[in-house]
Amino acid sequence: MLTVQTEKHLLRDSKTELHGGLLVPPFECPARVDRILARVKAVSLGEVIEPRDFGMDPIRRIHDAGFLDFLANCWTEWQAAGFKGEAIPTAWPARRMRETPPKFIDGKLGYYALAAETAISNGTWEAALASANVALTAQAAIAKGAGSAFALCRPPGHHATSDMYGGYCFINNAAVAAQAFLDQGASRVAILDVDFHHGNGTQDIFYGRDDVLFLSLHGRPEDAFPYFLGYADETGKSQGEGFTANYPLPPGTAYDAWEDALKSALARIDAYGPDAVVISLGVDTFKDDPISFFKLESDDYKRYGKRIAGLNRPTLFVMEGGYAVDEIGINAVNVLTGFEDR
Ligand code: Q9C
Ligand code: ZN
Repeated sequence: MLTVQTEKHLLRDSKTELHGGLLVPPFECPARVDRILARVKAVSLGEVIEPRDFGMDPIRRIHDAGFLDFLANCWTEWQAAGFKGEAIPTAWPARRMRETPPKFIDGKLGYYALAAETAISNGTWEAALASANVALTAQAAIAKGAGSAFALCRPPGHHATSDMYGGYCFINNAAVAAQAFLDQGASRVAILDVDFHHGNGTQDIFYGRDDVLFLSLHGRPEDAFPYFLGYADETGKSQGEGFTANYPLPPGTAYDAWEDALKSALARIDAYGPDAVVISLGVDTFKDDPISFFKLESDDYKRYGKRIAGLNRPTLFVMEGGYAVDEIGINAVNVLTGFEDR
């Protein structure tokens, strides 16, 4: 399987994450990609190529222009305001307040953020753009006939909505890639999100549409980030009714129960008959993940990779989360070798 990757992910090098009332080194760190890439090479997964630059058009198909402007200029404006640390929001348009974008960067941060853990710093925008190009390059390989490809994206994307960042995500790489398939002639795309966290951004982007089937297996919102979306009764709206499926699961969920949900999701995808499948691949379902509560073991990733292959559809794997850095390479690549049945 082809892997797409770039060193530009190193430009996403924020030093702080607001966690437990402290500013700690971010869980979403550069070493994650180093470990996955090392494993891709160790198992000889296949060729590793650099992304091409697709420009802003495919990103504008998903994201709001004001939001993209904000991301591009945030760090400059934050510095110009004289703030000493990284850019973190402190105030939001909460219930019954006005949803008008402020002019001052401190206010704009709250307007465009869905959470406060994700600090913006020098290079964040450039890395986010490079990550989207990684997804688009892998998508292009599949459009040209490859049966599968691995977009080793960093930063991740599935929490980003058309106009909000957060949960370590800025541009929704999986959504941009799915839209690219459609714009190139596909009729239907399925996005299966197996990251521990609900793919709120992807769900929101496609909620009213029937040309993208979105399915997510995740820690139930009562107990897990992003807390305010991902319930089982969210099934889509208007034309999109019936084209979203959520499988919220409780703390302690191990592989057997997780696989039951996966089987239901795969059956839904099979019935939909998509031209392409996008997997939002997070391996924060691992038993030793520091911020999650599922109990998958390293061999389980192979097992479910093989099940995904059973769909027998062109499949684009887009890297999302996974914070047990020592095992992230084995776990992520196990999905891919399991898919290849080796
Ligand atoms: N401070 C992805 O897996 N909550 N994002 C952090 C620890 C946010 C995860 C809790 C988790 C975001 C792509
Ligand atoms: Zn996650």
